[in-house]
Amino acid sequence: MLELYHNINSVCAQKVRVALKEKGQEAKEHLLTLQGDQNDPAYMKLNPNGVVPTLDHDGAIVIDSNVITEYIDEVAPDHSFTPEDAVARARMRALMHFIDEMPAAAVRVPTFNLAFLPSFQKMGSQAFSEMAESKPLRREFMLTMGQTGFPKHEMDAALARMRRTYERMDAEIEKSGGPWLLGKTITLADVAVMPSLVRIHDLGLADWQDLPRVGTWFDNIRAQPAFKPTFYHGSLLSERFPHLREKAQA
Ligand SMILES: N[C@@H](CCC(=O)N[C@@H](CS)C(=O)NCC(=O)O)C(=O)O
Repeated sequence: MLELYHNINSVCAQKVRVALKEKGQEAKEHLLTLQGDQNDPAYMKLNPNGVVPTLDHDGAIVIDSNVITEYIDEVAPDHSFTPEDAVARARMRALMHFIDEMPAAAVRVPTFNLAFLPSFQKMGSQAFSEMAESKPLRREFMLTMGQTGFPKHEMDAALARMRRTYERMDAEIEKSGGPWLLGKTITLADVAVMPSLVRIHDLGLADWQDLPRVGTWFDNIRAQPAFKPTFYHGSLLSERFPHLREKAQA
């Protein structure tokens, strides 16, 4: 049996949910609020990074969203998201590393500044620093954000990194002939980058209007059968936070 520990707004978990749904795999869901439960000792035994998602497959624990999607693709090989050709597989994995390093990291800055900061601002300073210090993976990120938010130069740098991601996607689609990053077949690289673009679009900051190949890619991925069941109501931050609603792009 598959069990998934996740949070509906988590971009990292959304890619795993899409992979499970596309492959018709049911997983028992354990929803975390991410308001401290990710650092509970019982959960940290499963995921010592104190983050979601975590997959439990009959007691075998798999962590890290890209590793989890590769794992699911291996254990449920029908409708594979992994190219058979070793060179294409290597290209897919290289893109997944790029995605982890660039958009997956960059998108956190506008996400926290625009969506989560107001709730951190309501905390006392002692409670905020204790919460930040308790995070194995994101301690420095939280301390840099502090209770005043990331400064403009950090926001600009994050958005520039997002922009370089769309340009890289555009170049990959042009090279492969599209419509997906690696050509005719959707792969785990498309799945990996999708939630970061959905997030930035939801925050009203999508900036790929001059890159029609990326616009078409975005429309295509949102038309995939697994998309709607994954992004059920409440999954987008604009559905959770009223102050984001007027910015979200249609
Ligand atoms: N590289 C990890 C990152 C996971 C991650 O950052 N998860 C976020 C949600 S998208 C989280 O659980 N944050 C909780 C926290 O920072 O305390 C993965 O891809 O699984």
